[in-house]
Amino acid sequence: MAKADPSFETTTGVGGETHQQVPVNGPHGTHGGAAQAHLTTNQGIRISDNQNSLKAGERGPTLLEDFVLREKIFHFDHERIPERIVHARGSAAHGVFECTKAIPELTAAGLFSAVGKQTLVFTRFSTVAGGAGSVDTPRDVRGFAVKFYTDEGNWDLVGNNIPVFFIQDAIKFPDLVHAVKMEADKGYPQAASAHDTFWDFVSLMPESIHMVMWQMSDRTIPRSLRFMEGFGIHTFRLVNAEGASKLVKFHWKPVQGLQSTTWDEAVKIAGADPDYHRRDLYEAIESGDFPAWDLGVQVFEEGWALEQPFDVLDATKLIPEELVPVTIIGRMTLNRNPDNFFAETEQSAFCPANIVPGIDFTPDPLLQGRLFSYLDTQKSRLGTANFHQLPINAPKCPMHNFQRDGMMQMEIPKGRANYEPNSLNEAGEPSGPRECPATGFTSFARGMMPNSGDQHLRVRPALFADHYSQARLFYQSQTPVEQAHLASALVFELSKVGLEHVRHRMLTLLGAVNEDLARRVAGGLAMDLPAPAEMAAPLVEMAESPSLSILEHGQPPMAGRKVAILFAQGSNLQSIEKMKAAIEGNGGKAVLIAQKVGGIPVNGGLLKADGQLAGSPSALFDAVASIINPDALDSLRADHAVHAWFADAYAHCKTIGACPATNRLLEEWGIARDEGITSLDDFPDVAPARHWAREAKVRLLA
Ligand code: HDE
Repeated sequence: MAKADPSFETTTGVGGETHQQVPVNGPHGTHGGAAQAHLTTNQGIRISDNQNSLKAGERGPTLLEDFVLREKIFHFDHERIPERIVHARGSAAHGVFECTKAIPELTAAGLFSAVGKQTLVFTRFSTVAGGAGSVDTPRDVRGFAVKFYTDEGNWDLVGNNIPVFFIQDAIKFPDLVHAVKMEADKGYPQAASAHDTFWDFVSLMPESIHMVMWQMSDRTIPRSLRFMEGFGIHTFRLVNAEGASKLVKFHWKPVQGLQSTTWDEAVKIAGADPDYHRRDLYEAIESGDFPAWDLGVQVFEEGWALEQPFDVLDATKLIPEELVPVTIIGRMTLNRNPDNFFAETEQSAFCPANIVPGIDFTPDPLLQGRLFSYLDTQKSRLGTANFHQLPINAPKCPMHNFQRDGMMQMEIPKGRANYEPNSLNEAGEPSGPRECPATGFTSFARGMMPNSGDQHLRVRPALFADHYSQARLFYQSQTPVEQAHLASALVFELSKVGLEHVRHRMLTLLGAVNEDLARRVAGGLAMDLPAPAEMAAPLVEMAESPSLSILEHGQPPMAGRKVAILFAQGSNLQSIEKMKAAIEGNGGKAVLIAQKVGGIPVNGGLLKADGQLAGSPSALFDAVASIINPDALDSLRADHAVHAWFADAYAHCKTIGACPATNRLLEEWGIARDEGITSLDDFPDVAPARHWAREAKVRLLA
């Protein structure tokens, strides 16, 4: 009997009279195909009635005998699996990585061996602190995990959108995660670091101060997953075919540009569209606007590393791009949404220990802990050591070994050879796969670096002791606008901390980073500025690094951005169409917004909106244009959502394209004209820019 085809569903309503089935995936779905498949149980038994359970009489109790009901409910009861302990909320896509610069002199890894070489990938972005159902836009670090299905096995580059981390040694990770997650007694706050336990922990861990600078910067409130960088964080090794090795850090650079929101915007987006980032990624890919990232490497010699004032094995440190430039070696394009969220995104299991010949680890004590953790967590989350057999995790190259059995074994190995060496074939020779000394993975022979292996010690290297120099470098490399955001984020978060001694201790750490920053935060909290914390190592002044700033990367382009066009009864259809064409001509997406969606009489016809104004606040768009007729003003004036729409667009420093009637509204509401409020003609050129000079007028910044 045929197995149930999941691309079919029954059209039956109530009563169970009809059982006709129609395809829901269409012929292009992975399960498309054979029409008229029958609904069956998991054992393949055809189901005659999927509407009514088996009862003892018309009004009698349900019978235990109903195996169809019991199997269906039993399976449903077990649909959820444990969510990831961190990075539970995530969105993913399939894609392809293409090598654009071959580097065989640096690595034997096949995916970097020739220009044009393509490797399939699966990439999952995530927040860290919140549960799987939490919102997309909290202030949080974003995970950036890429699984490369290479010809030589799977390589997982499991990184973040920030190039450094909170802690130096894996043994502190459970403490960090406990501190940032919802508080143990209260069960809140969800997906937020603005609470006592997080700040208590980091204020006692000066090594986290550099990461705290990044976390309080606009990097943790990205406009979209498409507009953020990614970093491998740890120092890895590249090893070439001759066995020579150099050290490397990996970077992902978004081709779409780098862009963030303001905090007020992120908060409003969370309410209006909790799935904002997931939707944005899905819709961009669905519409053929494939997001892409360039993969870059910072390659350096061990000797150079030893001369630096920081240790390259310390994950709280970065190497400024101005010191070691990033060389682009390939491009990843995400071009296909998962067919099924659970089977692919949820069941994907990333492991930094998944590595291919030509790449190797270093003794970074954080990385070393991760090499253990991920394999372990997958067993607990996916329930079986055979999680590698799930389609999303399985390598796409040949895979053979003598590992056997275990829960949920999906393969049926043939023969009796399940050990090695053996001489089980008829000629008395080995049966089954053998090791391959020539092409197999070999750990880099000189993997041990100076002071890394001669004794057993629970210590930190002396060079890990400077926690402040790079935190200072980060703050000082930001533009004044970004410095104000960072200081204000600290004020916001610390204002939610009830323990006054924790706030005080944070101010001492900030004082050690930069006096101006500490003074601004103390002022914002209305607290006295304490003496700076003592430092375990002297500060090292480093040249400013503009690549650490988002705004120094320049104005965002129109491509990939969403622009709203507000219209109302009597609006001029020609002007709307002209505006739409101008936005889309530059690669943007125009979204029509009105007070009602179903079709409004405009000058030129009946026009349907893509979104209802009250449900589509301006926070969801990168810029807004308004094309309205004076006759519609009374209806717009009477709607608070319209006022909030413009007031927020202004306060979020967005470009507002205003027709004369719109200008009247803005004047009435006291929204002052500036270069960011443009005529409809000028709007398409200016739209993606933000007008930061406004901020001081609308927000109390630290
Ligand atoms: Fe993770 N981390 N992590 N982490 N991490 C997990 O693995 C862990 C760290 C990162 O989309 C877990 O499958 C330890 C740094 C990402 O599925 C777990 C330590 C970085 C993802 C785990 C770290 C990351 C995870 C939870 C300190 C940036 C999501 C569920 C030694 C380089 C991957 C899971 C996805 C997920 C452990 C530190 C990134 C528990 C012990 C540093 C992007 O294994």
